[in-house]
Amino acid sequence: MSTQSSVPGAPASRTPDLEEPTSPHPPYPPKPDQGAPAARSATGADMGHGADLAAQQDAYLTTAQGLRLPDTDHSLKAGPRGPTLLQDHHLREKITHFDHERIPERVVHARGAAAHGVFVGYGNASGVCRAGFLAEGVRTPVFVRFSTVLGSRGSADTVRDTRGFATKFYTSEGTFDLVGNNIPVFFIQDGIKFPDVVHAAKPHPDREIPQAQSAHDTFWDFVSLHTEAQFHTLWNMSDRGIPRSYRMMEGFGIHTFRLTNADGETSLVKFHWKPQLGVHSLTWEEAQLTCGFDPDYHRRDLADAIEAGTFPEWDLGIQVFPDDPDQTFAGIDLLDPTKIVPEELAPVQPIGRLTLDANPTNYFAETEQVAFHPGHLVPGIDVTDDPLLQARLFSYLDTQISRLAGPNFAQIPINRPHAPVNDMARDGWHQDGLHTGVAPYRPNSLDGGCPFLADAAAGGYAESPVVVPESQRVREAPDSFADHFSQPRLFWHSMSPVEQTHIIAAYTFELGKCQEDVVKERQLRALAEIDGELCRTVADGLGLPAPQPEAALGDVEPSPALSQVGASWPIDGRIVGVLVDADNPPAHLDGVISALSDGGVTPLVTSTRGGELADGTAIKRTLDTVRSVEFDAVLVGSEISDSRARLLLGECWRHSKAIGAWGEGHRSLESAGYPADGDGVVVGGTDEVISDVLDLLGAHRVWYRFPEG
Ligand code: HDE
Repeated sequence: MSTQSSVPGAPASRTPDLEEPTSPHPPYPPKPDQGAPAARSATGADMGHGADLAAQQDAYLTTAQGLRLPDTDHSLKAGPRGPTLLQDHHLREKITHFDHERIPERVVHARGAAAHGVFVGYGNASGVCRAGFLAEGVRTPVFVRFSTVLGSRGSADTVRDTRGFATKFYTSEGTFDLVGNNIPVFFIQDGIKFPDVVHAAKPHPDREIPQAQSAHDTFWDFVSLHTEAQFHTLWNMSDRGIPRSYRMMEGFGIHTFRLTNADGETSLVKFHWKPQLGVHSLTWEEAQLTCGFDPDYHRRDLADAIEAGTFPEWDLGIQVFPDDPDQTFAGIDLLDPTKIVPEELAPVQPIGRLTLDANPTNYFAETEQVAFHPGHLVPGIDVTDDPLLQARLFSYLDTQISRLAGPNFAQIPINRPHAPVNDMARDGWHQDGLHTGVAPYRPNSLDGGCPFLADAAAGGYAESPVVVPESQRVREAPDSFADHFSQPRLFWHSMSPVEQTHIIAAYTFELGKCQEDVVKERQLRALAEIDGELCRTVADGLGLPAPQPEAALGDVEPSPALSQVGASWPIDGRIVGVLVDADNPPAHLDGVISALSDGGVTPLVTSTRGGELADGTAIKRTLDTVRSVEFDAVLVGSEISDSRARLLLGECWRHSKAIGAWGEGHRSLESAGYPADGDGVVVGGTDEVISDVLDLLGAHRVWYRFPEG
């Protein structure tokens, strides 16, 4: 048994033998990059042993009762050609379990990928928050699940959609879940409308199409009628709707939360995750191609990066606002989840670092069964009266009961708190606790009065004593919720010209996919309230007249922090294709590969055929399997002038990726029609080419190669 090489993505922790192995040995251990839920009991106690005790144990095949089996390929039959006997327990047990392997997928956010990690507090939040896990140097285990919203569990990763960014902090004071998205605003201001927006965005109920898409009539019918959705829709139509990687996304708690410090003083905050790698996106064509070429692109990217040791990192940041009775800041209603507070008005202050350093060992046990809830809070963190958040506080508990079959889902290993649990809840499906005593009620004397109530000194959670204004029961929103267009306008004017072009293309595509002209016309009316040029250009693309706004549009102050263009970021874990002729490899290839690895990026040697080069270098991709979507940049070292190379280089050019050539590589570019002095093309010696290409990669793309209109 040799140890598997360090190529990310190898399926097992050992290189397999060609022949079926027959000598019994214990199950293989997990791969080195894989972590597992901590070994906690159902009631939160540290069981002090490795999670591998929950893995399969015996070298021999057994039944669920541990009975060893000599055969699993033949049912027990009345003779070799006779009927199968009902008494075949192994057959019935095997098939029955199989029949029940599926559980209901999440009604939204069904498609996801997750990782284990650690959160370390910087300690500077103590002025506003007394939560223990934010104290300086405190290390808290975390599990983070990223997701798309609309698609089913088997849908593609790179669709245009919002992404979930849900973090479970296993703190010593109880579990805190920050269940956010990669977009800081939401479609609706009141949770009662969630079924409406989700029904509109999900596939049409008659044909159940389209899958994982917003480019269809029911979605645009809803958002054009329900204009409070326009800001979130604009974010989705921007490059934020097609992230390059989960590692390159911001995350937002969206709602305003209320924090309390050790002196009982409260502040209002918005939570932000800031990725160390910057915020980057795919192009629309890349996103579409990837849905076909690699539907698991984001899952793979996350898992491979962790396996390769380039651990994704984020800063947790907060925007802090005074807890004034009107709960507004700079005229922005903090209880309205369709509004942002621009960072220029309230800077994001980093308060801790998240690092994802281990992949799940088992997708179902961990990523599928993890159950988040925005009401999982710890002392120092409280909710506000945002009506969207209020409905969520009901929904997440409720949904787990049908998804995870009963009320004991908190006892599933990935959901077990790392704080002691004594909750007086008993029994129910899949009870894994072995509760002692006779008195799961309070008050009691038979169990000596246990469990006791915890005051603040004993770590007891107390809701902040917010004054609820004198009021009357109504079904209505505050007047401040009625402005649906000033922030979309702010966003539009904060974009660079290239980003604006992408937004126009996205609206034109999505509305172009709608069948009903009235839906398009109604959405154009909403665009007219955001910006005249945006509306006109999209209308031109659709071949429809551009409506006028109802009144002259007000001025807005742009927020440069919203743009993704114009700076340089770390390139750790980026993928650089190295294109060479397998039968005539270029000189200096070794040096190129090591220089790229030293530069923190992953070189993918790509060639005219599979196998190895003459010097033993493994060929990782062939021109028959690869498309430009797999690379962030490409280096060409040989002359290859076949149509596959031309297609690859053409895509790299169109997707504004840095292109470098050394040796005879420039001939491949010429044959594909790209001049050595083209924008973002570097031709020369290996040192110069590698250094320039890595510099270009720092800006994510060769932005100036994109047409701006
Ligand atoms: Fe969710 N949402 N949501 N949501 N949401 C779920 O919970 C819901 C909302 C978010 O990786 C469900 O366990 C309602 C906003 C994420 O497991 C469900 C409303 C934000 C995830 C649910 C919202 C989110 C979910 C589906 C309106 C960003 C994936 C399965 C009141 C701040 C978590 C589940 C994971 C999942 C309900 C709105 C984020 C049905 C009713 C706003 C990241 O309970």
